[in-house]
Amino acid sequence: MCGIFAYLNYLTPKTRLEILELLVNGLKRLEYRGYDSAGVAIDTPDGKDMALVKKNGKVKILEDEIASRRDELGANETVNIHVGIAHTRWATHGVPNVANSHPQRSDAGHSFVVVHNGIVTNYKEVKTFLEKQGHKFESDTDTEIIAKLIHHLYEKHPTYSFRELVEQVIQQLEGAFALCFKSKHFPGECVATRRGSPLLVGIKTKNRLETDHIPILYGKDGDNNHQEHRPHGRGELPTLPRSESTSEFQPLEDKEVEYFFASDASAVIEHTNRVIYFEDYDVAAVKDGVLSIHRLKRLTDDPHAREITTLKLQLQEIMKGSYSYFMQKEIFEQPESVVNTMRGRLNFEDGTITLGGIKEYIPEIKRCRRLMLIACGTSYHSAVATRQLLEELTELPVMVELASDFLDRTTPVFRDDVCFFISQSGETADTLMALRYCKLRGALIVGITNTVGSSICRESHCGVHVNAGPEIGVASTKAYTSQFISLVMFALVMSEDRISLRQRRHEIINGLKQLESQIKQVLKLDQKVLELAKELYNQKSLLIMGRGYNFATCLEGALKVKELTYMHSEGIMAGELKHGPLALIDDSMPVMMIVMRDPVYIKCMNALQQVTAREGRPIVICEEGDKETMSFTDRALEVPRTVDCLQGILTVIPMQLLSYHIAVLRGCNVDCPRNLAKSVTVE
Ligand code: UD2
Ligand code: GLU
Ligand code: MG
Repeated sequence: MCGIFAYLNYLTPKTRLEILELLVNGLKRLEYRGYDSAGVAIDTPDGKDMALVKKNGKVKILEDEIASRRDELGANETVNIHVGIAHTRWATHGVPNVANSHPQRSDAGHSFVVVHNGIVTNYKEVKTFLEKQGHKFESDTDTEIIAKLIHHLYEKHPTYSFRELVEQVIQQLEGAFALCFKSKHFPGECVATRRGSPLLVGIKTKNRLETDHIPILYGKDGDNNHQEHRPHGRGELPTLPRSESTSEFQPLEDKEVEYFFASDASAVIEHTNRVIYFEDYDVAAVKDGVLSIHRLKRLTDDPHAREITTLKLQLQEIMKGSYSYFMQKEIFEQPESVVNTMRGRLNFEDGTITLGGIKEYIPEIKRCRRLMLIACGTSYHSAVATRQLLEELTELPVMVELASDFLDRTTPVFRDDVCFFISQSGETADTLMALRYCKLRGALIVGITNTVGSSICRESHCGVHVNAGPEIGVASTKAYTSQFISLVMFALVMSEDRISLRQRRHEIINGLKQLESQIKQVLKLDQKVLELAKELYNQKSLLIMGRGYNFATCLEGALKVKELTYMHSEGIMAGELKHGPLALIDDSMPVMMIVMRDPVYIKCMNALQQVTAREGRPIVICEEGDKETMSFTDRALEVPRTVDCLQGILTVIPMQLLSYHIAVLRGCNVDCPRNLAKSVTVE
């Protein structure tokens, strides 16, 4: 999920110091993506081994460590051909520490080292298999199995090329990854590949390249050798067909060449503007200075070549990709981040769900007398959003509490309570204080956090990492949808053995499966939302109304509008309209209403009619094609239908987009709203 940077110089002499600086600068360019630790691997001065430098924390700390070990690293010596790989890590498997940082290695002799972005979901099986073969593991990462597995395969197939070994390895892996390998046995060679995580290569030559594309070499036996084979703890690895690509391609006129593998172009642009963006399943190998791209299987619409793209963007623009702000980038990352939350946990084939972090506590949780969900801000809204489903599927009383208020009230807490603490950073001071308060009273403490190794994660008895990836924009977006899904998955786990709920569970799991594509569809509303923002941005206030499963979207939408645009906004429970808020309505008050065809549809329609009867002109968020609802308004945002309890994930996204666009139009600093900080570590 974070950053990869690798540098290969071929017949372009560089001192080791220059190489290290290049690697560290590459990592610095990727820093904006967020990370918790960093590391590099280069050859040792004698050329016989590798030196790994890894540090917890900022790249600066790694840089200082490298500086202090200059002599040992042979900084002043010049090398003609060399491969260095570097990484910034956002922990998903094992806490952030030096042992878990990347590069991960195959053995103490550094036969192979690898850097990895993403999550390998079947690493336990592979690990069990490798342990039986006598491999000793030194980290808690999923990544380490990749380094050990390639070593294992190398020993079994000593005639295989580096690229072939990597091809064998990735066929054993499930999950998402971008990978870069370096090996003592293949000096001057680098192999990189991806599936689900981004990766590109920048190419720098003295003269301009003769070619603007690199042909793709496909595996020899075509279409049938692409399916994945996985080891199962016992027994041997299946021997996979070897892909003998017929020819290597010499793309370069020049002999001298430099390659920069990176997660995004920001790390490359200062060196070259000629890049190739890899696709899933590409295996790119550099040998003798020649880059070749391989794929095991040819699909009917596969291209014959990868284009070399010329980047025209400035560095500043590239940092956020095609996005203007991190918040915008994070909103658009949601199709991906929701999948990461479910990855390795939800098995869509058999409808089973495993939340590894709380599995052992489920019997205890089932015996509790109530669930308490405690949080602040957006995280609190994720609790509001899922409360009804938790009540339905657990049949337990569910209390939803703002951490500060919960503490103010010195709320009674008992030993048979289960208390959930939800926080993106895992450091939110109020939430942490409430956690300690409940822990002291003997309750079971469950964390829902996005940050491995955070205080809430450490101090909780168990929990779930939402795995949304680093969130940099101060206003939370993708962490919210991932918290939401984590709580839904918890509710599903709690009801696993309830026969009467089978149909309901089935329908929810189906809904979760379709979220990725439905979110993509909702994001297509962007332009339409921008038009609405243009109508609204000069207003003083915006009311957002809804009820039932979509009430949380009103609260969260209003919070986004407040924090980003400094405009007044209020989320209103539609059922409360006639108890006061209706007095606000006239023909000039901006109102949004969320009206979904769920169990409270009729009631929402009543509210809509009450508002229009008082000359209100609400903007409606409704279900795709719902003509009846749309007849009450001239401005509607249509979102696809999903199961009622997940609808809030799809209705909140237009609100995220709207607050974003209003903020931009009002000239606000979207990523750092005034007076606010990303992680609120003070009470
Ligand atoms: C965990 C491991 C992963 C791998 C996987 C195997 C981590 C970060 N995750 O992923 O390495 O072994 O299992 O299936 O190492 N926790 C808290 N409080 C929180 C959040 C989490 O105590 O707020 C604990 C949780 O109880 C568990 C650990 O942290 O012991 C990891 O939680 P997770 O959600 O990452 O668990 P899982 O199974 O998805
Ligand atoms: N899953 C790997 C780890 O936890 C890689 C995380 C990343 O993408 O930085 O070490
Ligand atoms: Mg813990």
